[in-house]
Amino acid sequence: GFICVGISIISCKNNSEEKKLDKDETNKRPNIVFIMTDDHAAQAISAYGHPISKLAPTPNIDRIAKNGVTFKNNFCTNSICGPSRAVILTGKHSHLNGFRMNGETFDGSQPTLPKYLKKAGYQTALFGKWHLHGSPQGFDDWNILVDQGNYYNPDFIKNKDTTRIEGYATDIITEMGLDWLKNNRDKEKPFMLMVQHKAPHRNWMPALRHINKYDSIEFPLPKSYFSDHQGQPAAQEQLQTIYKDMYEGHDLKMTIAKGSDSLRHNPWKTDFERMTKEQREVWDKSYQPKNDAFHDANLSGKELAKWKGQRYLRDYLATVASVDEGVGKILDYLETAGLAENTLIVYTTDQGFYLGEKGFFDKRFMYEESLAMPMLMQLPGEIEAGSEIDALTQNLDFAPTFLDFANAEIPKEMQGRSFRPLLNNAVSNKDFRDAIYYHYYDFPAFHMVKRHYGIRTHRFKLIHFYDDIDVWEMYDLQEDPNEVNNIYKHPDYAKIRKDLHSRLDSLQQNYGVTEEEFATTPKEKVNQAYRNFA
Ligand code: SGN
Ligand code: CA
Repeated sequence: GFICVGISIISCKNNSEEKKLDKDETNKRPNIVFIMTDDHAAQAISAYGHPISKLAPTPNIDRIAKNGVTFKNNFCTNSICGPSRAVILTGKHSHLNGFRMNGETFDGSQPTLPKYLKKAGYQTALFGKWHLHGSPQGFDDWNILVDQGNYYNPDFIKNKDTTRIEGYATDIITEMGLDWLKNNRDKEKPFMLMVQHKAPHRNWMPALRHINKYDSIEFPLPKSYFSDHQGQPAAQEQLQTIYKDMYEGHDLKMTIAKGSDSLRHNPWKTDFERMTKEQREVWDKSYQPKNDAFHDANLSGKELAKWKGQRYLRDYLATVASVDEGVGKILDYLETAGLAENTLIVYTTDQGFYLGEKGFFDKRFMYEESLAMPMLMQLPGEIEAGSEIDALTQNLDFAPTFLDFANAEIPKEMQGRSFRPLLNNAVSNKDFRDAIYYHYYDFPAFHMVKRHYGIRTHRFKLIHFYDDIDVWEMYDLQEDPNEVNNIYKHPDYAKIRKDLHSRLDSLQQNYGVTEEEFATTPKEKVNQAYRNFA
């Protein structure tokens, strides 16, 4: 095969061993390697071309874009971890798959992508972050992080046993995926392997080898870093502003005084105490001088806020560096083993994320940064190398897409649509879908982002914040890509507003959203939550 050029004879030998199905048979049922991170902003993937990512490139993730397709308008339906994962597994909106908020438990008995693939003769495996509580169903092999997982020496659950594995989460999860590919799968069957990282989720602890990686780089903080959220009352009441809400100890790794290694409030010590003595020494050796320099600088006000933004971005992007290396290792293996030719390789994340836009970290809002979900796929012969798709696509479409590529039947009750016709030009970007539906529920909760739902078309967005507030927002994304001007009441847009309202109504009707979905929280409970999280 073409991949043997320049590669050792040993790997070419492995290559011929792996190919047992005859070529026509395999081509009809490509393997699927689905790599999903947690909270990876498109702004931090160089294939998406954002200025931040140019200073912290992701060359390996970009290989998938070069060999395949970049989805430029891919969005989640509900910007939060568990719910996004539930949508991916079921191909149904949150109100139908039943997992609306992180605290809920996924009903694992319902039909899911891995179960359908198994029926179609696939072998299925999952390693890393699960976060749907309960054991994964529909997987032949799995090994999952406990809950959110830890960066250092994380605990994993396999069957009913919990084991602490020494090392760095991203590397461990990559190795689990590779080990399964090399040693544990049934080489007679097509497979779907899901490699699901914790990184770059909070509290952004880089691997020891990357701990100083971006120290000398000044990342551009967005223009909106000090936004006061005019016309956006829900944004005014969130608790996810970098310089107000990040824990100085746990998140920003700031110390109480020069020379001290004690972390500031809130230290949330467990993540650091899990480290071995050796790990901790390397860690402290890196952070101590940086923290001492910070104390010498004696910053306050906006300068302090900017310093926090830099520390956040440096740590966040350094955790991405290990993800990128891991992706490279998996791609290398698939290439040298001769599997890349017939494997749909996917890179995505559970939702978008803020890297200081609007002053924010975290996600949840229907604004662009957290609504957008990076999505890259490659499959030689089916997907044109270096192509881009502008259609309005969603995580809702992933399950139908993968089943379609597997030449399995797409169940009628799935609400998404396969990307395949977009990739072979059977459907144009414009005709794929004219609007997407979004609905966020997790309130009152961490970060206090109020419940809202809305519609986004190619050009406009209409949002209704409805829990402990009643506010409509509307944006013209062409004129105002940063969503600064809420034009909901602007007379020039009256006709468009009316049209968006009626399209939103029909989306809700078509997707089966009932009155129950608009429940609100008693005021006392909301007030209590604001007190708890403040
Ligand atoms: C944790 C984080 C939050 C984050 C949620 C949800 N805090 O609670 O910042 O929004 O997870 O994230 S932490 O200090 O405990 O890390 S999600 O990706 O699982 O949805
Ligand atoms: Ca997440």
